[in-house]
Amino acid sequence: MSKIDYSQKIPNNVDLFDDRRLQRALENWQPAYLDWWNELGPVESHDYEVFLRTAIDVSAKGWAHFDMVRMPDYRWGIFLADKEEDRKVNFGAHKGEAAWQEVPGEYRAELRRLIVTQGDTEPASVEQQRALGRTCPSLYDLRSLFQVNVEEGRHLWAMVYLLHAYFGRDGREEAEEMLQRHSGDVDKPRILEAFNIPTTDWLSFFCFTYFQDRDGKFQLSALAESGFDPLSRTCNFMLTEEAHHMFVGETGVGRVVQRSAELVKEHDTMDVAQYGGIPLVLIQKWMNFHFSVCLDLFGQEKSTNAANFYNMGLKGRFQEMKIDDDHQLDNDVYKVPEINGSGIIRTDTFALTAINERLRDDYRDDCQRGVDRWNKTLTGAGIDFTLTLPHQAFHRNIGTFADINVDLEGNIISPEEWDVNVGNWLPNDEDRAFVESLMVPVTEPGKLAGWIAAPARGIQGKDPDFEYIKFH
Ligand code: BYC
Ligand code: FE
Ligand code: FE
Repeated sequence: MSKIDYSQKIPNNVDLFDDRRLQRALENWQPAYLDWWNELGPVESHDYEVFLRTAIDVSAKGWAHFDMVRMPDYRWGIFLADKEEDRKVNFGAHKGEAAWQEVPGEYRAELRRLIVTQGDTEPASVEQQRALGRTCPSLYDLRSLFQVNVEEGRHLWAMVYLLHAYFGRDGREEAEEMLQRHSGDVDKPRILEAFNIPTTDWLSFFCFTYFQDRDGKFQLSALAESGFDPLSRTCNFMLTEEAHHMFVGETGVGRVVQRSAELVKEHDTMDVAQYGGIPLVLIQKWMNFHFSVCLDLFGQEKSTNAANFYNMGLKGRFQEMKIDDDHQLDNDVYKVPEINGSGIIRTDTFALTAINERLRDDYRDDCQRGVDRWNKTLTGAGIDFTLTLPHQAFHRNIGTFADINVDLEGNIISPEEWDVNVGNWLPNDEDRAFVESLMVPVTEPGKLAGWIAAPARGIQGKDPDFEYIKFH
């Protein structure tokens, strides 16, 4: 059942053809989506032919097709992972009941809000990254950017499908508003703050795909546990695409670290800026910024919203079914950080209200793994420098730490101390101007900007110097 019929306007594996009303609703939305792509998608890209992956199936073997495609002709489709027979609600008050194939009426508002929040981030990221094509360090990297962009567009389709198919009139209204809010717009910004900051340089892009797409992985994983089966299946397939976005981030930052390490060795100095490299201290500052901004995306440390979503069976924990407990959590506790006098301690709180914090902890562990791999490059080169994730209380805007100042190690400091040091911890104007000065476009096949190492291998068996983009 999972083969996708490409003869239709909107490729899908949800039997769209049998539901004329839904098909019409989506076909009405499609032109607005394409207008949005043309106006706020990647700049100057409309005539480029790009070596892109397109989802054509949802099976583990061969779900994707690679070909040269003009991006406005990309087939954004609707694909749900295969249905699991007899699937149950696996957690919360309804644990053990059959999974819902329709929206449970009493939870409609909450479910809609979760889907809208998720959907809103997808086009937001495309808007944030739209100008990066002008300064790509290589054709390989430009392809990576566009691959991520078209798939984030498809992720919007995934959420808009749910809104149209299951939420009637107000779902259609929400779908329209997805194209009316814009990243950074003064009047109608995107919902979550981290999606209103433009991504203006490629180190930021790699940090974004490493840290922020990884928030996507964790939020989608939590929604993939949902008792609302269509949401679960949608998110499961989105996660398949998401893996590549994080690959782009991990290898991207990794290649910058590698190039900087080469320059440190070659010139016997940490100050590689004069040789056109990005000093390791700047990579650390970029990490501090992106990691802290992403921690905010997990919400408050103690959240009754999160407890309710869990109890209702709408949003679970990361890998819920691998956790060995009763999946109801009425009597369980979880450690949550709190301000205690001049320090930060972790104290037991109800596990249900700590759902956001637990997901944030899982996220941090996952972030650390890639950082460890970057550090291996440095130790391998014999360089005495360790990249680290800042303390979770550093530079926070949501939750317990929003109103205090904290250094990288988690010590509470005065506003005066913060002001004196912030330029050493986060990218300052001079840092940003320097990194932007390195962002000169390199578009000859196989050639590379001087601040980044070559990729280990090409895409889909192609050579790294394959002509991944034809500009015409
Ligand atoms: N910004 O109870 P709390 C991705 C508000 S990324 C602004 O903790 P909750 C992607 C909150 O609305 C994944 N406001 O909130 C990546 C609430 O307001 P009310 C995106 C915030 O609901 C890269 C109040 O504070 N997916 O896919 O438990 C490229 C109380 O807070 C924020 C999702 O986010 C914030 N950061 O947690 C492309 C999944 N945090 O009710 C794509 C869906 C909190 O008091 N969303 N507030 O008026 C959710 O699960 C939840 O809404 C959140 C927030 C985790 C975001
Ligand atoms: Fe996405
Ligand atoms: Fe992504």
